[in-house]
Amino acid sequence: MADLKALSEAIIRGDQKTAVEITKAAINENMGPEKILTEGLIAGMNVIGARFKKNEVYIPEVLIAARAMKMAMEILEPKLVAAGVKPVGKAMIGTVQGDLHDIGKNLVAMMLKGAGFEVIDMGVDVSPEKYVEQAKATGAQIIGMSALLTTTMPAMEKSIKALKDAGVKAKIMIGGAPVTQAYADKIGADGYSADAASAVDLAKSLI
Ligand code: B1M
Repeated sequence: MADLKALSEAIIRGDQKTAVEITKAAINENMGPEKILTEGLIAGMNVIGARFKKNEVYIPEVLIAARAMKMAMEILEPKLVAAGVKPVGKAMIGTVQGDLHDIGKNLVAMMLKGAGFEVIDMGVDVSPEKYVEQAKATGAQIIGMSALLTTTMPAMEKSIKALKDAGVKAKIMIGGAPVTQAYADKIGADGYSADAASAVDLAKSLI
């Protein structure tokens, strides 16, 4: 029988080949896709998230684990859709207008996916208008904004104002190296997190 503990360990090690093999084997054995997702893939990413938070692993390990998860998810996703498994929640995330840094934003997106969220990645240089348009089009419950430059932090405030003016009710979370909780409070964001693992906890607490 496909071993889901070995699957989560493969995700933790970032071992793509094994992760894909066990996922395929589990599907062939008609194991429920939700079980494969939660007890195998998400369980592994949760361990990575916790270790990242404690500085026991660093960005490269997280990226490698996320890549293994992505490969396994490509195989599992059609089964999840067919089984009607609902994501934990829907989140959209982008780097704000004028800012092209996307490594941290991508990490947050990967960790959210790893935690079972459906994630719409809006890319970089996202204008306030684009946030509003996408929020309305997708009905996301969480809107994530990332900024790495002190000069682009005000674009967060503008985007939040535009979303509120447009009547968007989604919860807004922000992050990025120069961003702080005090800044989040000042501009009316619903939450701030300092790293990708805490971003997952925050997103879960907001919905
Ligand atoms: Co840029 N850059 N850069 N850069 N760059 C910084 C940010 C800088 C601090 C370097 C420095 O001067 N010491 C500085 C900003 C100074 C400031 O504003 N205070 C800077 C500058 C000035 C610039 C340019 C203006 C340089 C120039 O052209 N003169 C230019 C701006 C371009 C633009 O955006 N318009 C520029 C360009 C670039 C590159 C294109 C070369 C490249 C980006 C490549 C890319 O992202 N694809 C780059 C890089 C790589 C950096 C550094 C070296 C690394 C940033 C990074 O990826 N960190 C950076 C210096 C540094 O930080 N040491 C620097 C790793 C990443 C995982 O961390 O993004 O903080 P981070 O994400 C974390 C958390 O912050 C959090 O979770 C992540 C994981 O734990 N987080 C969130 C992030 N987003 C979140 C969202 C959330 C929650 C948590 O909720 C939604």
